[in-house]
Amino acid sequence: MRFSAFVFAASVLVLGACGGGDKKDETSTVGDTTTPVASATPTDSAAAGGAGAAGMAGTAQAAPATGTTHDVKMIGDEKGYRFEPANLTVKAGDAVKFTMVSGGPHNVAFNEAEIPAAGKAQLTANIPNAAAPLTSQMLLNPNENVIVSFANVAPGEYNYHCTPHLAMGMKGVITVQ
Ligand SMILES: [Cu+2]
Repeated sequence: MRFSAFVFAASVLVLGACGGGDKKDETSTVGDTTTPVASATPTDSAAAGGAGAAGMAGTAQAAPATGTTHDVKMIGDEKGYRFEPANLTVKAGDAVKFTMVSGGPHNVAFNEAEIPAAGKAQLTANIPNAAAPLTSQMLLNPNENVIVSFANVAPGEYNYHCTPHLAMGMKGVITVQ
C-alpha cells in the first residue's frame, strides 16, 4: 500500500511537471505566433491606407496606357533638382515613365489645386501603388521608376512636383491633349 501510494504521488508530480511544461510550450508558441502577426499589421494598414486613398479620390479603375510611353528623368545633382523634361505634352492614352536617376528620394505628386478636377479620380487610379491621392511612392534608387498612364484622364494641364524637393523647385507640368 505504501509503495503504491508513493507511485501514485510520484505520478501526480510527473503529470504536474508535464502539465507545467506543456503550458510553457503553449505560451512560447503563442508568443511566436504573435510576433509575425504584429509585424504584418503595418503592412495591412498601409494596404488599407492605399485603398482608402484611392477611395477618397473616387472609384475610378486604373486604365492601362494604349499609346506612347514618354520618359521623364528625376535628377538631383550640382545643377539642382529637376524633372527632365519638366514640360511635356502627351496624347490621351499615353503614359509617362518617371525614372529615378540621381539625388533621390524623389516622387511624383500632382498638385490637387492645379489639375483639372475631372482628372483627379482617374489619375489617382492610374498611379501604381499610390502613396496618397495623386502621389506616387518615393523612388529611392537609380533606375527605379513609376509609370503613370494618362488613359481616360481628362485633357488639360497637370502640374506636379517632387515632395522632398518642392522647395528646391523640382516641378513639372504634363499637358494632356
Ligand atoms: Cu526630388
